[in-house]
Amino acid sequence: MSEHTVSTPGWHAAWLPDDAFASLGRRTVVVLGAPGDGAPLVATVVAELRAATDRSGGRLVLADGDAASADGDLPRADGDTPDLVLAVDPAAGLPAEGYAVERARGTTRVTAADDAGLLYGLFHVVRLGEGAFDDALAPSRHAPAHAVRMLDHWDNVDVHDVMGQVERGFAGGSIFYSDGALRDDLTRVGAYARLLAASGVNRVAVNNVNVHRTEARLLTDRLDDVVRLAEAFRPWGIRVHLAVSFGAPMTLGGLATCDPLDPAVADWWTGTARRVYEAIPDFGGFVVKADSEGQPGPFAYGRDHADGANVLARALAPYGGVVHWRAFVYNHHQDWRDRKTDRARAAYDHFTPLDGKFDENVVVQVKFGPLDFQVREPVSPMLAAMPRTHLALELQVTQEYTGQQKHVYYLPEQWSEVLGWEPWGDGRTVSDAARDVVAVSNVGDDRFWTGHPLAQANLYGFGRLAWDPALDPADLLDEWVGLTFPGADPRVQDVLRDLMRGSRATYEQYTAPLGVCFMVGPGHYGPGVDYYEYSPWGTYHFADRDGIGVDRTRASGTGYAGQYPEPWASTYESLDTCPDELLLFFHHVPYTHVLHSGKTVVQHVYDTHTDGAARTEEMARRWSDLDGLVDDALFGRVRELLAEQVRSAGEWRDQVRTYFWRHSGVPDERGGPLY
Ligand code: GCW
Repeated sequence: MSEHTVSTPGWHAAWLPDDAFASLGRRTVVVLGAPGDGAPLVATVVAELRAATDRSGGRLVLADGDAASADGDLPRADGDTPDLVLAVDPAAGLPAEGYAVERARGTTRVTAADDAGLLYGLFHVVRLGEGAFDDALAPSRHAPAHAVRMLDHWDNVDVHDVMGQVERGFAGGSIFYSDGALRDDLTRVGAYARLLAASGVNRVAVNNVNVHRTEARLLTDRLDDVVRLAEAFRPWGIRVHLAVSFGAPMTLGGLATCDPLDPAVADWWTGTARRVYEAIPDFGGFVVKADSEGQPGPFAYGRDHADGANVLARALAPYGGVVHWRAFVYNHHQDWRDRKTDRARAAYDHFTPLDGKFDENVVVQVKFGPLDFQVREPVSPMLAAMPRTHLALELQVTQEYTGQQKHVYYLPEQWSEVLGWEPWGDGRTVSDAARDVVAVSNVGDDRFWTGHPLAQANLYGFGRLAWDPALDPADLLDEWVGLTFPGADPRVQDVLRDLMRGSRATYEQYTAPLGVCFMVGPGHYGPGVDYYEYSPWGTYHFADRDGIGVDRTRASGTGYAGQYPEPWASTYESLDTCPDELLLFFHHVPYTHVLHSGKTVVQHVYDTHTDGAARTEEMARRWSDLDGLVDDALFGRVRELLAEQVRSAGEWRDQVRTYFWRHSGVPDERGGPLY
C-alpha cells in the first residue's frame, strides 16, 4: 500500500468532474429512438444526459423516431429548437463505434454507428464544452484506429509477498480486489469504467499476467468474481478479459500435462471456455504470459508458441474470443560473461519464425521496445516482421521504469513517437502494423487513482491515442487540463504545460543516457548504474575505463541491428547515422566519442544530468505558483511528490556523473561537482 492510500470513501473526479458537463447540461438535448431498444449503452448515455441537465438546468427529451426521419425537421422540444440531438443511425455508413458531429441551424447533431458510437459521441461533446454549440463548429467524423483498446491490470487477488496487491502498482491497492477477495462494493469500478469509456478504452484484463494460485481460479471456481466485474464494466462498452496460466489444465484441471497437442488438454480448455461464455456471453478472451520469467509454457513439451496459443484460441473461437499471447520471452538466467546472448534479440528470434502459424483469433502482444518499457529504447523490430500475424502493441501506463508515479513523466509524448514510427521509412507506421493497442494500467485505490495526480493524464492519453494515434500529445494535454480543471485560472494550464510538456525528455536527461537502458536500482526506482550489470536478467552497458555501450551491430556485435528492415538496419548499424539518443543501445564507444550534437559522450552525460536535475527544481518552483488555484489536497500531493522528484533526480545526477568520471577520468568542462 502506498502511503497515499486514504481510508475515507470518495475519490477524485479525474477528467469527469460535474463541471465538465456544464455546457451540455444547460442545453436542450434530444435523444432519438431511446432507450429500450436492446442497446444498453443508449441507457448509459441517457442517464449521463439526465444527470447533467438536472444539475445545470437544461432539458432532456427522449423522442420517438429514427435519425433519418429527423433529417429535415428536427424534433421540437416544446417549440424550442434543440441545442443537441443524439441518435444511432446504422444506415449512416459510419464504422463500428464511430460517430459524426455537425452543426446546422442552431442544432448540433451527433449521429452514431451504434450504441458504443453514441457513448463516444457524447464524450466528444463533453470535451468540446461550449465549442460544441458554436456555430463555427466544423463537421467531423470519428472512428477508432484500433478496434481493441485494452488496459491490462497487473492486480493480484492475494497480496503477493514480493509484488504486493498490484504488481508494479504505484497507486495503492487494487480497485478490484482486497486481501484475497473481490471487493463487495464495486461502485468505484463503475466509476473507473466511466472514466475509461470517456477516454476511449473498450477492454480491460482484470488480473496479473503472472498468474498465481488464487488468481488462476478466476477462470474456474472464482468465475463469479469475473461475472461481477463484467457487470460493472458492461454499461460502459468495456469487455472483460482474463489473464490465464498456461499450466491451468494441470493446476486447476488435475491433468498430468498441459502439452498443447494433447487432446485431453485441448478438451479441458474447450470445456473451460464454454463455461466462461455461459456466464459472460461478451467475455473478451485470454491474456497469456507463457515461457516468460518463470511462467509455464509450451517449451516444456518441445512445442512452440503457436502450438500453445492456438489450443487456447480454438477453445475461444466459437464465441468470438481472442488470445493475447505475449511475446515477452527471453532468457532470464543469463551469464554476464557471455557476450553473445542479447535479451534485445529474444522476442524476434522466438516469434518471427512462427509468422503465419497463429490462428486468426490469436494476437501476439509485443512490448513497444525489445527490452522493457525503458525511457529510451528503439521500437521493437518484431512489430515490422510478422505480416501474417495479428499484433498488439503493448505500452505501460504504470511508471515502472519511468519514475513510479513519483516523477512527472507525461507518457503520451513517448507513445506518440512509437505509434508514429515508420519501420520501413515509407509512411506505414507502427500503428498501422499493430491491430490492437494495449497498456498496463497505472490505477489503484489511491484517492487520485494514480498516486501522482498528474499521472491521470497518462491514463487519459493512452485511451485517446489508442483511438487516434495521430493526436498531438500537447493538444491532448490541454484537453485533459480543460476537463480536469474546468473553469480554472489560466495559470493552471500554463503551469501544467510547463511541467508536463517535455517531461519525458527531462527524465531521460537525468537517468540512463543515450539509450543505454536500465541503470536502475532495486524495485526499478532510483539510480543503480551497475545494479543489473552482473545479474542474470541481462547486461546493459559494459562500461569500463575505455568506453560504454552494447555493440548490437551485425558487423561486430550481437547482430540485433539486423533485425530491422531498411532503412533502419543500416541506420542503426553505422556510427555515422545512428541517432545520438540510441547510440549506446547499438554501439560500444569511447567516452570521448563525439556525438552528432558536437559534444563528447561524457560531456553530454555531465551536461544532461546537471540540466535535467536543475529542471526538476524549476518544476517544483513553478508548481508552487498554483497554491490556492487548485484543490488543496491535489496541490499538496503534487508538491510533496515534486520534492521527491527533485531529491531523486539529484541522486541520479550525482551517481551517474560520478560513475562516468571515475570510469573515464575525463573532467567536466563545465566544472560541476564530481565525487
Ligand atoms: O517489466 C517486467 C516487470 C514484471 C512484469 C514483466 C512482464 C508482470 O518487472 O513485474 O511482470 O515485466 O511484463 O511480464
